[in-house]
Amino acid sequence: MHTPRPAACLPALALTFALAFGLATAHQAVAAEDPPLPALREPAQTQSPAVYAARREALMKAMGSGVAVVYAEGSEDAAGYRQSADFFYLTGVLEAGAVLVLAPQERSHREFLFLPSRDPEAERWTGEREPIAAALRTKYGFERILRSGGLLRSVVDLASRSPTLWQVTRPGAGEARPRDLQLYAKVQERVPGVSTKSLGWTLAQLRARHDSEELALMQRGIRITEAGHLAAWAAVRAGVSEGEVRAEAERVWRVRGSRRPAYESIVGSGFNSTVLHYPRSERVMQDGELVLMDMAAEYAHYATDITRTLPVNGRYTAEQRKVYDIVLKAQEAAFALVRPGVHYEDLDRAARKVIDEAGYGDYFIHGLGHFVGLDVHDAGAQHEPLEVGMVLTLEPGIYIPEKGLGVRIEDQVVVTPTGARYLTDGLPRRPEEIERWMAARPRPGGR
Ligand SMILES: [Mn+2]
Repeated sequence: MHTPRPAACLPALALTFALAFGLATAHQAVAAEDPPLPALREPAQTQSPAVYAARREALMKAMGSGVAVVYAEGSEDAAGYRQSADFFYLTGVLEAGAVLVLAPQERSHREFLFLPSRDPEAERWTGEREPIAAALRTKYGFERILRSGGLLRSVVDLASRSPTLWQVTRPGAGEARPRDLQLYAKVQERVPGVSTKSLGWTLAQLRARHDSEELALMQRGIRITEAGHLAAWAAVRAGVSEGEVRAEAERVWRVRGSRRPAYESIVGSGFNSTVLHYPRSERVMQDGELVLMDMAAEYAHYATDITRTLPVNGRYTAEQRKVYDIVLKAQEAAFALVRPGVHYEDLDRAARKVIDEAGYGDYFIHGLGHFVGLDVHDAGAQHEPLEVGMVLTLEPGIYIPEKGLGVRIEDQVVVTPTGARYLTDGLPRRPEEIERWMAARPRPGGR
């Protein structure tokens, strides 16, 4: 019913034509049709404070009454502190140790941002933090910014007036008791009669329904990712290491404004193409092999997720092509079903049916895909029907270790009112398009 629209092939064609003029031209030709970006505050790549305020308002509407506490639970990586997605979604605040408190029934102030006290000695090493003053309140869009030393006292005070404590984030799978529940237990010791309730999937579902500004940011992230892929593809040939291919993609992403890869890049050739999370990228590629590249950039805190599988020498063998065609057919079978109201498991079943019927059922060993958003495996209820604005991956794969042959094709699609659209339409996906691209690609050092 929904076959890929003819228009979806245009960017790939444009790429082919533009090749003669260099990769940069090709990229611009694709990006020209994309939605305009919302204003971002640089260098942090955050949106206007009003965007986050509206999200808090939606969450408070779902709460109705009571109090919710959301901790910033990000982590440090090579590019610096990465804010946890729930907290970022609701605040746009990038600081570690911050805490959001929402109390929808309060009369004068319903939102509170708690920040750790300043530490002049630490700031000599990690950078100066701002004092709590009008400038910071305007920057973050909070009327009440407080120091976290007073958190428990404030929540006790709020809970005594509206005695429900909401868990709004999805609990992690770890052993540790979530920090919000730890705090709530302390509040309950001090205010009898306060109950703890869960908002379930409410916040996850809010995050999964992307508005047009988020989609524009995600589309830009995809264009950046695609440019890195093409630069990396130009480096693919026998005798080159997987790491060189990976480094080329990551270099281009950084140049184009991405702060970090959205996840650990996977570049696996030969047998490594069958290892789902092969992390090392250290093998030298050989003639006649496949190389599987599952790698993507983060942009403005939004993740991207794309996989392509290329023939190292530019042409698929008959067996590689046969497997590739089955994986592609499986992806397209799933794509054809995507529309509001459909369940993810229906898509999974459609893709699996194609691979099962071709006799490779035992070699498709993972799920069909996941939501993508602020996290690469994003929040969202896979058991609920799909809705407009949700972004998901379709990533069937066949992995045959005994033949050192693994193929995965991963694209991101957005659910539209009438069906779905490939967001990742700037990269060749069909095998003949990939072979044509490989045949016409720039020579090494020739760029
Ligand atoms: Mn994925």
